[in-house]
Amino acid sequence: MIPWIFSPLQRSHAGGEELNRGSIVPCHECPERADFITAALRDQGFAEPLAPRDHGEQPLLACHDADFVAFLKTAYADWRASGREGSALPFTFPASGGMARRPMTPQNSIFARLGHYCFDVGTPIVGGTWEAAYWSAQTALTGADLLAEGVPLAFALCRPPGHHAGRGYYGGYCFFNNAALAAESLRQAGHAKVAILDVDYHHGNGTQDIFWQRGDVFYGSIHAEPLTDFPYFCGYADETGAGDGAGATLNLPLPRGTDWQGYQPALEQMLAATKAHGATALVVSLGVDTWYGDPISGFALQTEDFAAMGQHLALLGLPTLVVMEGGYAVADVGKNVANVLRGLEP
Ligand code: OKP
Ligand code: ZN
Repeated sequence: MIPWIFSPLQRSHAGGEELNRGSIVPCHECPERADFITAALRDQGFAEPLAPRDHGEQPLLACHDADFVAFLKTAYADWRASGREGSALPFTFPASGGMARRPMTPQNSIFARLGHYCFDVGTPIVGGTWEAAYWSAQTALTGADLLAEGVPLAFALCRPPGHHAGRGYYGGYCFFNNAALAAESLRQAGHAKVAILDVDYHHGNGTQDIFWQRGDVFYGSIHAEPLTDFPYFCGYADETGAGDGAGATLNLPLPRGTDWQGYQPALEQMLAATKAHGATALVVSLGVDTWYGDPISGFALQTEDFAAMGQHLALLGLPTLVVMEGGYAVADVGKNVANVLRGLEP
């Protein structure tokens, strides 16, 4: 029996609309994603989810800046106080070509602060965002607790997802970096080296940034070419980490249209690199937006390929926490998630 964690409070973030590739569309990252995953796990004979334990805000500061956490906590109230309704979205950003990025003060417009802390226009903040993001993070932290207590395999149904969130920024539907928080918790529980393997369709720029200069946490990712896909600015193969983290980041970008035949060799390469790193615990950033029917993605994995993916990951023989990331074919994500978990089971 694979224990898994989820709180209904994680449904509280329901964002309305996002700007995606030039069009305003209903948010893809909706609470119903979690409902369908829950239903699929029930169908597959999984037990009911465990409630996340409340670790408070302190562990969030292991991976995020205090001013960023404070901003997210009051962002929606600040938005309302500025006289607006609906969802809070930035529309102006400091360009990399020289607009100064000054520290924000309470005097700065809410639009300045949104543009300072967010990197895209697809991640609305609403009244329930803090609550959902907070409990999504607690769900990941509780999953790490279970591993530390000797559970070999657990699933954290994190929603909203996390791998695009960095120390001081959010975006890409992500607020807190759930997988990074879990990895950091496992480090503190005594694992000298931890690996995060990210199989979401999109590059986990936030996770990469957080561990860029650290050799103790390996970050490996298989994702769509940044030349064609979000987050566009990173995830290239030549990004391999720096300082103590030199060589502890592995990016394996693949072209649109990649199916299991193209995916499997990359997965094997990532597993070999993980072994060489010497991690004793594994966090999987699981996006099932690599499925052929995903509405915003371009890989071609089939439902049965996800079981094979799980079986491959199991070959590492490490205590494993699976953390939910993306997957937007809402009614179909659950079966793919269940297949990965079943494949991972010994
Ligand atoms: C989050 B996760 C281009 C814009 C898409 C952001 C996608 C975020 C994906 N299609 N908006 O990695 O699944
Ligand atoms: Zn994704």
